[in-house]
Amino acid sequence: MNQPPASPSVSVDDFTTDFISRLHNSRGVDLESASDNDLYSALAWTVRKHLIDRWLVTKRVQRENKAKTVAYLSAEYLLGAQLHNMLLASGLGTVARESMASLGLSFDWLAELEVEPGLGNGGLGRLAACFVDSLATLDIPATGYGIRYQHGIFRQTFVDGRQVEQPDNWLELGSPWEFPHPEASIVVHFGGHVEHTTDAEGNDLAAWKPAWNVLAVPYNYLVPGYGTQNVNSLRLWSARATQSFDLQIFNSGDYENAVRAQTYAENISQVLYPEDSTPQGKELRLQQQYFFVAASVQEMIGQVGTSLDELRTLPQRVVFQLNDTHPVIAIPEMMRLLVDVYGMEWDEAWGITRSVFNYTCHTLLPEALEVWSVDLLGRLLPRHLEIIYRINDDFVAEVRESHPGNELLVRRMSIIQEQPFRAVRMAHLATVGSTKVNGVAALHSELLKDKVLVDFSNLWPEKFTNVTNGVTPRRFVKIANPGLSSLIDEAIGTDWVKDLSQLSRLEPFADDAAFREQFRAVKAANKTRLVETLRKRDGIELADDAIFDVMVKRLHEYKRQMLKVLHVVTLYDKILRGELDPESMTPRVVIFGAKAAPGYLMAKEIIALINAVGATINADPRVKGALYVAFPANYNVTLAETLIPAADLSEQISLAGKEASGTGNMKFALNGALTIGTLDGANVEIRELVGDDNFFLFGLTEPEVATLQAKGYVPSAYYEANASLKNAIDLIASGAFSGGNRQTFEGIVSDLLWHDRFLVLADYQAYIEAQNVVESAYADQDAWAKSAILNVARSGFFSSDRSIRDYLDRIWHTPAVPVQ
Ligand code: 26M
Repeated sequence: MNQPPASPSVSVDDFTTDFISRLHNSRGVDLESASDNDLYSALAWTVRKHLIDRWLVTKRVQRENKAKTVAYLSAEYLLGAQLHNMLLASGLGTVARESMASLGLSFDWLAELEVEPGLGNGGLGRLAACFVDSLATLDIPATGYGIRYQHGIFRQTFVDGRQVEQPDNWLELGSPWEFPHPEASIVVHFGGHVEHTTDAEGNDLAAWKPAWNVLAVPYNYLVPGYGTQNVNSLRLWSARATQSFDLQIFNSGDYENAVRAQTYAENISQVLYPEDSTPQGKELRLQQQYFFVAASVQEMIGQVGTSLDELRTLPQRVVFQLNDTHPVIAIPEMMRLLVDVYGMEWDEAWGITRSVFNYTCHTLLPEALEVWSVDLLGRLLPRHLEIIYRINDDFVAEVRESHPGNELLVRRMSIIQEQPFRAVRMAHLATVGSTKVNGVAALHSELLKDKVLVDFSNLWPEKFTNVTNGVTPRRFVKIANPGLSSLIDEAIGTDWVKDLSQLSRLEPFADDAAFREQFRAVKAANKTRLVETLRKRDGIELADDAIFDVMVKRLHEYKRQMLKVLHVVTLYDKILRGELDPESMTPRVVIFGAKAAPGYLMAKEIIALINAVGATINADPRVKGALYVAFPANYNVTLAETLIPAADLSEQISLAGKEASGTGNMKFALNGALTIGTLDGANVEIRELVGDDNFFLFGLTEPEVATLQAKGYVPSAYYEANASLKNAIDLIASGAFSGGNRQTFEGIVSDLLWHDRFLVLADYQAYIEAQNVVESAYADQDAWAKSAILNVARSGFFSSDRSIRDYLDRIWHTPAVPVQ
């Protein structure tokens, strides 16, 4: 089976002995007195022990080779549970299972005790987690840098169908997967002012006199590659008060304020901001960004050396990838270190800086583009603001030289915006300060070049490139879908886990009736597994003989959960009117999973509506099991791992031109769900690869959206012209889902009719028709299975290993360093 070739030979008895001695020596308990957490921790420690030798060797080899390193800078890593991944990498899965069984313990039960590190919001954070996995698997020297948030993404609960957030206390019981290194802490400065002097040659010398500082304490996490000895590191920084920070106050006798000061410093890594668009310009958020970036850049520079000769080798030693604009303050920070701290000339420093940074953009929504007010930046990072101004002066001069007299262009491109308030445009700073700028799917990269950053791509066409996102096949197929994995292993061998393009060899099996039968059995078993999970986890009772129609992702208007709701309400309305016979329908279970940013009121209303519609439909005997709505709370990576393999239909229905890529769409296709989707993000590439017969396309294209909006979109006209749309909206407005209260969902209804920013009503009819096609297609189970198999066989492109190879070829040019 699928053991990585390098798995150590550990016997069940050795493992058990280790486990027991862990219980004794690290937890101070015996098997009889051990708590759940004792058992889980001892198991984790016993597993991780077998990866540490590889980790140490990797670090030594990379250090001795002076290997060029990828430094991935990301404010988020949505890691998901660690135990299964560590077992897969160490090849100890079977041993651990048998060992626990020999002690009368259930391995699965222990594994479920793990609280997943949810240090990210959604797509961007999960992408970072997939990328560090692939970098390790490809033997690329790489470190992921980020923040060890004390509290990750909130735990979502529903009270009367409305989202209520609970703090995520993932560290409450300690994490057996982290290695703290307080001795390697780094000081990060904030505030104060800048003093300028002139040296003998008349050069300006800047000295930043910060007002306060904090310690960045590194916590290292293992990032084992699959089927390799290579183990990379994820380094997450935690904020601590420095000695001087509180001692000064303490010595003055002010105990209370000394403790308060500590709290202030440690606030920085307390909590992940749960917004995944529409940045709010909060001071603490900027503190977080500078905090982790300053520590990471300082540490990287420390590894390379701080003499001018060593600093000149930076481009041969490191490449920084900026995961969106969140870490972009690294660019002026690098300039500050090179110029102010190590005495390099500005122009040389700028050349080095631009050659070591690259920027990935993850959005197209204008409101998601980060800006920091000059006011705030100047207060928190006065020297960085000066540096940004100088970078901008030089840049603007360059634009003026190539486009004399075009002040409009200068104003559009400037790193500094003047209106509605003076602020630094982080995407502009990133673009000016980077060698390469990439979008995350083919369509997105085109729109980036032609719309969002069009002036920059005219100036520097060669700067822009695409790297289509991917997902790790280890977590999202091998671990999440063991049934399908075994089936694939039997058909084409086990190499696909490391080389997902091999999935194409499954294609002939789509025509093999016996294989289709087995494939359907796997899907059925995955549905049963999900039904059990939702029963235990949420008390939801689902039938498993229905089409599983799944929409899981953050709640956002542009993603158009509302369109899915209108479909559900339309089906219900037609059943009530007798236009649809529930007995003749294919039973459909619609599953939603979605968190809303706590301050995003419309998103929260939509959550309430989904729950209200679900409660009404699920309780209505007239529906007779033809339609069921499930909305398990707190969708997270762990739930995704059981949900996605059970899906028949993957909902990817964002308005064309708004979803940069999507990565859930890839996970579903790889697990044999068929997609219903628009031509948006990576859906475009999925459809091209799986074939249009195996993809349910609907909706306006991006140019059609632009045209419609330019001529003036009037949503109410669609409502007036379409009876079933009108009926669905009227049903919601009537209070049918709110105990007769017409006010409850008035906000949603009037927004749809009078604003509808994301053209839900314009795409409604096409969506309903596409769903009718789905319904007939699903009736032929054998043909459906064939399409599903072709989805799997043709989705090998969407491995994050391929994404990383693209980054290597197009951007990083970092050689692999195989260990041993
Ligand atoms: C900004 C300011 C304050 C607090 C949080 C943020 C913030 C955090 C995350 C803003 C955006 C964030 O993420 C955006 C995101 O997840 N984008 C998604 O990236 C995926 C990976 O490339 C794509 O697949 C999705 O299409 C894209 O929406």
